[in-house]
Amino acid sequence: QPGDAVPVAQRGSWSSFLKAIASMSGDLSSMTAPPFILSPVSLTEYPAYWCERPELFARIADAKTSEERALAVLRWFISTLKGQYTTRNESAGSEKKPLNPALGELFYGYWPDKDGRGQTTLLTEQVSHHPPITAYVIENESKGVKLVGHNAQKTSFSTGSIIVKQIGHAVLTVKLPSGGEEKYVLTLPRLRIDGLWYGAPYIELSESTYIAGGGYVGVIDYKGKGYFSGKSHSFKATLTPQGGGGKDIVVEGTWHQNSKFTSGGHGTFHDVSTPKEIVTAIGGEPSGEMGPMETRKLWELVAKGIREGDFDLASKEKTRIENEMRQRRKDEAASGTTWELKHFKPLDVDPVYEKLAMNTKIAPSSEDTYVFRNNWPETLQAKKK
Ligand code: HCR
Repeated sequence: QPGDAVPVAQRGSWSSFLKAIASMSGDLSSMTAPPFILSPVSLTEYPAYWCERPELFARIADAKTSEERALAVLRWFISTLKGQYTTRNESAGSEKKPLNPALGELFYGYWPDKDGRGQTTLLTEQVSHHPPITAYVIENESKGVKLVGHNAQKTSFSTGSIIVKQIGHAVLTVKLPSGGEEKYVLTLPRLRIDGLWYGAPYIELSESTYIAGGGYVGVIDYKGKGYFSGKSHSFKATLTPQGGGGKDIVVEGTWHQNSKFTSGGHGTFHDVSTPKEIVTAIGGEPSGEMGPMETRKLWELVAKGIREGDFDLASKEKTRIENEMRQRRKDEAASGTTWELKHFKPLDVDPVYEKLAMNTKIAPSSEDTYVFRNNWPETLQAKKK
C-alpha cells in the first residue's frame, strides 16, 4: 500500500515532501524531509565506502602485469558498489537522506594494517555547499596506491522516481614496481531512487561507468530487474586492451553479490559476501580531538537527536548550524573574503580526465578537479608509518 513504510504521524509530511520533489528545480539535498527518512550521517562520510575492502585496494599494487592490474582495479571498484549503494537499506531498512554538509566540513579516518596490507588513510572535505561537492583522498602509502576524487549530484524527478546524475570523477594512482606510476580515471554511475510511493526508497544503478588507464578501457554497464539476467543490481563489465591486438575480458553478475568471467577468464571474478571493514574515524587536531568543522563534532547533537528519536533536538541544532553558516557567508561577503579550503585547490580542467575523454565516448569531454595539497593532519600522518 502507498505510504505503508511511513510512520502514520508522518504520512502527511511525506506526501508533501514527494510533491515538493516532483516540482523541484535543483538541489534536493537542501529540502526538508520528514524525520523517519533522515540519516544521522553526513555526505562527507560517504567517501569511506570506496575502501571498505582495504585488502582489495592494496592488492592493486601487487599485480605483476597491466592486465592483472586492470582486473584488480575493476575488482576493487565493483566491490565498493554494495557499500556505496545498499548500506542504508541493510542497516536502516531503506535509503535515507544524508545530512547536507557545510562548506569546509571535514572527515578523517583510517583502516589499520592487517596481514601486511599496510595502513589506508582517508581525508574528506566539503569543497562547496551549494551545490554540494565533496572532495576526498584515500591512500595506502606503503603500497603506493592513492585515490583522489570529488562528487556532486544533479537530481531530477521522472515517473515516480528520483534520478541522480553524479558529477565528478576519481583518479587512482598506482606506483609500479619498475619505479613509474600508472593513472586510472573512474567515472560514476547514474542512480534511480525507487520505492518512494511506499516510503521505502532504494537505489538501482543505470547507464555506464568507465575505468580507463594502464593500457585498458573498462566499460561497466548497469541494469536492474528485467535486463541481462533479470536480476536487480546486474552489471556487465568489458575490459578492452588499447592499441589493437588482445582480446576483451568480460565479467557479468550482480554487484552486491558476485560475478564471474564470461569471456577471457574462468570462474569467480568478485564476491562481496565476506565482511566489510568500516573506517575508524580519527580527530584531526594535534591533540587527537575532533575540531569544530569535523563532521561528527559539527553534527553531534543533530545525529544524537535522529538516532534517539528526539527530533526537536535534531531540528533545533540543524537550524542553529545552518544559521551559523549563513552568518559566516554574510561576514565573508561584508569583508570581501571567501572561505579558504583546507586540503584542496580547485582546478578548472583535469588533464588526466581529458585524456580519458579522448580515448572513450565519455561526455562531457572536460571536467574540473580538486587537487589535494598533500597536507594530511599529523594524527593521520602518524598512522602512515
Ligand atoms: C542521492 C543521495 C546523495 C548522494 C549519495 C552518493 C551518490 C554520494 C557519493 C557516494 O559515493 C555514493 C552515494 C550514495 C548514496 O546512495 C547517494 C544518496 C542517496 C539519497 C541521497 C539524496 C540526496 C536524498 C534523497 C532523499 C530520498 C531518500 C527520499
